[in-house]
Amino acid sequence: MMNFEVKADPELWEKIGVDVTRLSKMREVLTDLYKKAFLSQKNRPEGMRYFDEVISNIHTGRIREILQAKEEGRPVVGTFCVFVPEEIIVGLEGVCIGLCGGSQGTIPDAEKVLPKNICPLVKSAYGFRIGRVCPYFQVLDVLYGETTCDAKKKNYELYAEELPTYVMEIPQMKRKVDEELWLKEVKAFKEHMEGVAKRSLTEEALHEGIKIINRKRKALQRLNELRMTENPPISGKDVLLINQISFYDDPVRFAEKVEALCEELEERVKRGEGVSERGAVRVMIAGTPMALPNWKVPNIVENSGGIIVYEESCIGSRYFNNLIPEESKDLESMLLNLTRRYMKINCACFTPNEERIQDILSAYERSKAEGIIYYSLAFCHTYNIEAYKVKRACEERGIPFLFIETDYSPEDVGQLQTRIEAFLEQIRERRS
Ligand code: BJ8
Repeated sequence: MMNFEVKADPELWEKIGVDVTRLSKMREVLTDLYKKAFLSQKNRPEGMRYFDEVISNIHTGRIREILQAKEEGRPVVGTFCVFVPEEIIVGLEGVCIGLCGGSQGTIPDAEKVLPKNICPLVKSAYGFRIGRVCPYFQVLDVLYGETTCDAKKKNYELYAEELPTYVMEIPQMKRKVDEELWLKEVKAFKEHMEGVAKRSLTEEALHEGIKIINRKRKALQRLNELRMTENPPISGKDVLLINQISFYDDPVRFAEKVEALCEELEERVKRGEGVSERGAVRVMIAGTPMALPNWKVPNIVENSGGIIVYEESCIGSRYFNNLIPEESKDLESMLLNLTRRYMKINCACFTPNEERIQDILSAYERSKAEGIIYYSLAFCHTYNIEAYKVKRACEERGIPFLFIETDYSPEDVGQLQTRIEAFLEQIRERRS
């Protein structure tokens, strides 16, 4: 696999309006980064080969598949948040793509328009769009935004100037009245999506969408259980990668591949075969999502004698926790069940948000982690402020806690390395 490369297809890129010169350079950087971060790991499961191929085809093969889907009349939908109901998109045979940006490379583009002091995830994604370096943006039929944080919310107004954009209003509290609002929003979204897809969402179609996405979430839950075992059979970085890929790949094929990987990992667990040295420090990450290719902190943790055993994040447990019951088959109950499932996502955009703290504490127990790294992207006010309450809850229980606020630039790598190493050392000392 050392001959791995992120493939190029200048002809295809030209056709869809990508800046070919820039994307060619970016894919070289990504190839290099991927080799160093992933292919250098020892004792990787065989089943990771599929996910390597996905990355290799991320700007080519998958784009061709999406163009084929478009030709078949299937809509291509971009999203930025796990609140946008994927079951409805898939029920209407849409292709759903997560567009969050995790690269420093496009931030200067965005900063020509957006302020410097906002979240890098927002800037990176917008930079991909205006710099024309993301093939996915180029093939979208519609972008679905949401009113979670202010940075995203206001940025959608700019996207709307050049792309068909529709924004869902996400409640910021979890009272009965908020659930009612969210149900209305889900129904309005369904109607809008039906217009885009030029078909109506039948009961059978929604039921099928629920089954497909449930299966995908279940596969990720199974993977998560396996990575939490005593001697984890897969690295935290690989699990993060799989979670990142879940936002790009075909959901049926993706679930099959994760299930196949889980079978391999179950065998490893039976044999007691792990990926890291025995005694590696078990770390849980909680906080803001790490979008592709943001592997900065996991790289440092796992190169310093730690292993990540849980991610409380939307590219992690907040995406795959909770399924929609499959017993109901009439439209009203399915939409209500869907609404309730989504209202369980504990994003820091909600207030109050005690449930998230309880979720973190219980995941900490279940994963047998030895410490929590709370990861917040710079200028993400909600996660940054909520860190205080999580820290306090950890201190009350004697849970080692490290707060990190960072962005995508490599400038703080040395400083983060020192802090993370010291944190892992502090945990090792507690053991003895
Ligand atoms: S449900 S976490 S996917 S909003 S990190 S862009 S919040 S300033 S990503 Fe998120 Fe939905 Fe919440 Fe999940 Fe804004 Fe914060 Fe940036 Fe964020």
